[in-house]
Amino acid sequence: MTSRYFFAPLLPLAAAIGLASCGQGPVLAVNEAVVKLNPVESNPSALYFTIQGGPEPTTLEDVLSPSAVRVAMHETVRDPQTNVSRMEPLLRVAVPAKEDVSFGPGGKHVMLYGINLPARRLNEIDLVFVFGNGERIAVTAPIQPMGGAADDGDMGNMKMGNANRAALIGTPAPSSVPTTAMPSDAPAQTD
Ligand SMILES: [Cu+2]
Repeated sequence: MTSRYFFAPLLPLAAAIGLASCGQGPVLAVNEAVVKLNPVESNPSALYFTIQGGPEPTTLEDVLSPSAVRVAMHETVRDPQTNVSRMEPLLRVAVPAKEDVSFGPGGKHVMLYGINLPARRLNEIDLVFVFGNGERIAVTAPIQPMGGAADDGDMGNMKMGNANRAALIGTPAPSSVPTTAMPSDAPAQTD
């Protein structure tokens, strides 16, 4: 709220600078955001995206959504000794100046718990990315069906035993072969 008042007097100046420097210099941005929907409603879905670093280093502090019960930043970490992956919560993520930070399968990702029905029906979800420098970037991300073993990797080990996991997935798919799309709210196709 305070930022609005803080920035209001600067807007004409910012607009003038913006015109002068249009297309030049790095701008903090969130690109290619996509949600991979977990077919089991009670299980979390994964959000992937790429942050484009701005002129100054900052941090991603949080991701918010009015359409999810809970949002959490995670990193999938593989234990080199046992080769077992697990997810660890991330409090914040450094965003270096002028560098991309990727959130993707098997690495940093955001988990969305309890995505509501309107978002599922629309196949898109509103998100707000909160940065340490005070910037908030609103993004509407498409919701896509979870498309394969790579997507699944970030859900598999969280609060799900092997039995549940097997029930969800059916038979394990070879990791190199994408599984077909999971059933969703889309109407069933007839042949
Ligand atoms: Cu996770």
